[in-house]
Amino acid sequence: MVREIVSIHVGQCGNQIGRAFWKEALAEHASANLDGVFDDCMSTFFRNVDNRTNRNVAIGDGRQPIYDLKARAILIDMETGPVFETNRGELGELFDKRQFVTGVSGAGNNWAHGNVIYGPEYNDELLEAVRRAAETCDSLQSFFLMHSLGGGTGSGLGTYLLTLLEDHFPDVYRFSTVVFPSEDDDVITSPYNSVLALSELTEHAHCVLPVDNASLANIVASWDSGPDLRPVGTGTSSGFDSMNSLVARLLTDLTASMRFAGDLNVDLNEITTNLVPFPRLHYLLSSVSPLPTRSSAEVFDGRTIPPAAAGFDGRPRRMAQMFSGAFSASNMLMRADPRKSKFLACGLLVRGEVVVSDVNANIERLAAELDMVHWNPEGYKIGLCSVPPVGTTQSLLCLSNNCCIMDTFADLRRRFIQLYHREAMLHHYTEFMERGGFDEALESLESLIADYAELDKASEPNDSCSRDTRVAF
Ligand SMILES: Nc1nc2c(ncn2[C@@H]2O[C@H](COP(=O)(O)OP(=O)(O)OP(=O)(O)O)[C@@H](O)[C@H]2O)c(=O)[nH]1
Ligand SMILES: [Mg+2]
Repeated sequence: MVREIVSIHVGQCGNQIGRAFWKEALAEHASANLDGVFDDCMSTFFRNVDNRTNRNVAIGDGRQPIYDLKARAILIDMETGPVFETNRGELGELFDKRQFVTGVSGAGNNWAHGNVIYGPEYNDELLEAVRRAAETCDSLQSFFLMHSLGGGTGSGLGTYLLTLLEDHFPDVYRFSTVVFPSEDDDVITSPYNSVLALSELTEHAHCVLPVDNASLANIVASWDSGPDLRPVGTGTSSGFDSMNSLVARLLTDLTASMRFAGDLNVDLNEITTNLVPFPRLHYLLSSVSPLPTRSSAEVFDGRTIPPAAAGFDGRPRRMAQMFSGAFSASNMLMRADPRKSKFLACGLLVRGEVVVSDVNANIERLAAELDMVHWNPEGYKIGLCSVPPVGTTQSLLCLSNNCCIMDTFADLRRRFIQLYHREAMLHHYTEFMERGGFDEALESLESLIADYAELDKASEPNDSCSRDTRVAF
């Protein structure tokens, strides 16, 4: 049976990542579905609408022609720019305009404005859009939320929506892909917004896939002809396009197994079951290997390139390199080094034609080097999907539930405290919320750090002294 996913893009970042995501999703299905039929595999992300009757076409025997594809998506922003940019752009026809929820003046980089003011104000409109999307699904499996943590709308309204989804669709998984601000982010209030949003994400999401702009920018900067970046947070989306294409790749790899055939399918419910041993510790670090090159990223811009010229620079890399790369800090979409901390679980989602015995041999080789928590020695979840990303022959997405994320959280806590101790900018928030909300969010973050720290040292008492000094509580 088809298990559908409804994607929800919130704020500028969420909508811009959305554009990259839908471009890649379309490119993947176009290259895999040469007959142009609407089958189970397409139905995960898309609806097929017959324009003559304006009704959804049922999948039937999976041989129906594609009439008018519509994304299972909701586009939300409290200013009009990003959503209208999508609507005006090359993907405009893909979206049902009734699924746009927009305001006028944005949330001014203020979580409280997005959450406390816009949340209740747009509650019914949001719920109606979600209900409309859900009604067109046979068996809705998951909501994919995408937004930044640094701004006001994505972090505030995005996490308001998360609780709304939990209340009204408790059985549908909630996956949030969130962009952490970099240290030199130009949004001064981003530490506040991030900590307030994280508290909600910890309580209400099933799975969070964090990425950070510094890591995305580093990967893009390593591409041959140099980065295509603009100063963070200004102007059009173009400077973020390459970075966003990496996030898009994470999401298409994550769902490849649900959409395409393979020897070992991994559904989203298996991700949550296998990779999240404790409900609050649901932050999964991701790395992609081999890293897409600039040429493979150009696929997202709709330019045609011969598959052999992209992804692997024309040469399929050896499996061993691909697996080792997945655990290298330079391949991480979030600044972190899981090799130095304890794994609670690890997902390895392989795409392309591979030999299963090679996969197993590589996992065995790496397992000897990695520090998996002692009570989950077999904590490697493997997926094998035979369809590779467009322009490549093989790829690997590694999802790590690893204690090293506590370092990112500790760093965010430090930046939050720097502002909070001076009460800087606080009045902009207390206009809309109690100050106690700040203390609660900080407490939530501290208990998250403590939980990961505890697990990190639990089974290695001999090393506990060095670990203790790493995180300042
Ligand atoms: N990776 C990535 N980061 C982005 C993008 N657009 C904005 N950001 C980051 O997101 C943060 C700002 O959040 P926005 O998404 O612009 O804010 P918003 O959700 O629209 O909220 P308000 O504008 O305050 O109402 C900063 O950390 C930016 O660097 C994008 O397209 N990609
Ligand atoms: Mg905005």
